[in-house]
Amino acid sequence: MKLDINQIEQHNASLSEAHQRKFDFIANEIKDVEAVIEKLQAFQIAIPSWALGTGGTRFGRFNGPGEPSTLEQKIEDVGLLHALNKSSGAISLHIPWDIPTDAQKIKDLAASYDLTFDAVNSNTFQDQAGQEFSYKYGSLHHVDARVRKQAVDHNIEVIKHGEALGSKSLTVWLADGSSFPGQLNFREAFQNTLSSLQEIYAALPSDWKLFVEYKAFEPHFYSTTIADWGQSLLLASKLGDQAYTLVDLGHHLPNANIEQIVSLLLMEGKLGGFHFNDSKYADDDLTAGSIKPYQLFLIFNELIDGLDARGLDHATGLGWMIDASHNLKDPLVDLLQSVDAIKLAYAQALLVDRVSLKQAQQENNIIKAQEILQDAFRTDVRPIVAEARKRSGAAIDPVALFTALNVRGQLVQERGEKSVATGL
Ligand SMILES: [Mn+2]
Repeated sequence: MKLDINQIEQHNASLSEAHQRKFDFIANEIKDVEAVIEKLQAFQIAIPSWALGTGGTRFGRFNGPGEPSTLEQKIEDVGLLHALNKSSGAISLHIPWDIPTDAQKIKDLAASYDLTFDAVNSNTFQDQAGQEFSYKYGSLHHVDARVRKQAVDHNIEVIKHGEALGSKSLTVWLADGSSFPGQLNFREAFQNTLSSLQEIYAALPSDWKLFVEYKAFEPHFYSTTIADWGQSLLLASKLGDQAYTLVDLGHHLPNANIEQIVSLLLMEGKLGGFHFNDSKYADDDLTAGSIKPYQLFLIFNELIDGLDARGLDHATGLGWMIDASHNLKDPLVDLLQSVDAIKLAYAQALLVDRVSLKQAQQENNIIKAQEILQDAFRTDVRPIVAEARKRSGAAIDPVALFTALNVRGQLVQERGEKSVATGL
């Protein structure tokens, strides 16, 4: 299904008066609100193809109705999101779950929804039917050179699919690790990973980026071969200028200071991509901003500071993507909520008085510094984010419109109750 522009206009007209009142109130309080709105309009967050179906847990998966069962339907879903919020203008594909059979056709379909293709993602964390060697004991770090070659070849194939679609980056996340002391020689595992990544890097087109993602634990419970930002940065530095670290919010040990991590990676010019989600305990795949909105704001505060320091454009300086997969909520509603939460945190961070903050830091004025940050965080920027949506032709309240139009009900009619998304 495709949303009719009239449906969005009618929805906006019905909310217009109340919205204008709230917007005027806050706009008067903010210096250069127009610049903030322009930045919000430009800021796009890519949607991963695996977030469109209901996610599973280690114990079970409860399918939602009307899930997208083909790549075409996944593109349709992201098209719906983008029509509702004009902030989700790219899709990130996972190979081999979403192999396009006719790349040009898929590209044209995406373009009809005003979508481009973000990073492509390889998968060496599970075995596929007909695969010669198993990844049970890892992929790029494997002790057997034949397994490593199979995993390298897969990544090179993913790059080729991405090239056909117009992607410009490859994200490598490895499940490689060990669950018992003694299982693995750490140095050899790292060296094998490095030499495998070097082969992939050599196949990278010159205008592409390679994102090296890290994760503290899971699926392995004793060691992970790329477990933290230090290990990722080490690999990215050894690989070369086109290799970067990718930070996923859910991939840290509890209470890690992620804002400090992104600050230093940006300073070194090695932060390439960002995966949004939220968590209470670890990699919980929860809606962005649903548990720790202040942390999300503090991260954006450092991202803006670091991007500005390097003269990078906020919208294009890094790869922005959601990486989450829910098992309870309607995935599309969850993604609308996540994108909204990300833009709220971004808007709040744009309000930080950086000149005064710098001065407070120079004077060791901790109280003032805290006041400056919390003043921005406690500003209700919802009408500003809604205004940015409205000006881009999106809905003032995307979740309300999704519900009012019974979008899921219409998708169920088209696809059936039992359609199941490929992937997790
Ligand atoms: Mn991720």
